[in-house]
Amino acid sequence: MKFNTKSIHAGKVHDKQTGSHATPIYQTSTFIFENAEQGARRFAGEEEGYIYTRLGNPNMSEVEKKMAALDGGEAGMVTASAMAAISTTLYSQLQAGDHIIASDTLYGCTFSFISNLLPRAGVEVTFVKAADPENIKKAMKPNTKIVYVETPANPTMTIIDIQAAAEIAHAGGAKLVVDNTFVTPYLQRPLEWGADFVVYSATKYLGGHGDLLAGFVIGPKAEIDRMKVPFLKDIGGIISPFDAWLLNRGLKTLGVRMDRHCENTMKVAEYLEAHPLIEKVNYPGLPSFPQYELAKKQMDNFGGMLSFELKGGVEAGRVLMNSVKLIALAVSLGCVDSLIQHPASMTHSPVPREERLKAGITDGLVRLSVGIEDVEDIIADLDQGLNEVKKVVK
Ligand code: LCS
Repeated sequence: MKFNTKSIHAGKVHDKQTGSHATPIYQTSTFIFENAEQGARRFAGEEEGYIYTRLGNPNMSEVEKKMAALDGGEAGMVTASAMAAISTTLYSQLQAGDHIIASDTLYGCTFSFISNLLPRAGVEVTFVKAADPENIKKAMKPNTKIVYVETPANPTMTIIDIQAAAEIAHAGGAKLVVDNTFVTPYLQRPLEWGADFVVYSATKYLGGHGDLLAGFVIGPKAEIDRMKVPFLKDIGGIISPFDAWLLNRGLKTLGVRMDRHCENTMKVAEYLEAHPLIEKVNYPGLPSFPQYELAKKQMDNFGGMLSFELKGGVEAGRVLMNSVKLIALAVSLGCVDSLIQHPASMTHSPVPREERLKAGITDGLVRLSVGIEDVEDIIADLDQGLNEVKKVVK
């Protein structure tokens, strides 16, 4: 099966009792055993079957099988949010005395988890400019167990060479984790380039409609099984059956939505790049983007996210964000509708200013998640917003 067919059919639950075409919502916390012996067998792992929703539920299994199929991985684990997926993945892979190398451009709460919570568990942390793989190589130590990157990175769109990062990690006996939230498996499949685990905020493009929170990790079955029991079982970041059901519905249209996101974003990026009030546009699909060639190599298209700097810096960005009417001023991303936000004061405020500047997240950077509205309307809204900027910023 090809991508769009898998996104609709993979993992499908067949409800033989009623013949329901759409998957029922198994809105239950627990499952009835036929007898005490069966309950004991299920707990002992001697018989397949559901026990209690924190240990699994048909709506969870359906999206896990679907995402594993879309990413080309053996198995998947769905969680209540990406932060649940990322923390459970890293807690399952690391223990006191181990070392992690992480890219310095990461979503704010991922940075916060790695820089604040992992050291409390005795894990040594090094942040590097991972866009140059040599920096990963230089930071490798005998106790390095994980290399962690986001590509394209939130919010600078920096691209990490997944193949090079995987080779360096593997040569030192470490595993590579890639956060693929920004482009989804429709545009980039990190396992094919050698990554060991792929993580996602499914809150974004995978759900696609801005109406749920969810996370995923995809990887080898034995590792995913160990993440589920004991780590997720005991940490407890479980998605609700209803949110898993909504996520499955969103996944069915992932490919068609991503095509439209890419098409619209290219046009918005070209419009912004040509605008006299714009200093710089970060979009991997623009030939002016410093890593354009690498983006073309490892991605099938360039996605729906971009960031930009205005002439007039922070003040100009503030006026633009307060002037747009169609585009919503909100964090999150990857919804059908367009969203605008200010990383330094919003999504990346957990990152200290000095670290933000080192990672290229300037005070004047504005991030845009381009939706799938008619692109003429998105551009018209930006245009009227930039006209307001022109009035107040010299
Ligand atoms: N990874 C990336 C790349 C993200 O952008 C986010 C959230 C997460 C992980 C965490 O996802 P969650 O736990 O919320 O599902 N990014 C956000 C953003 O840029 N604006 O608001 C949330």
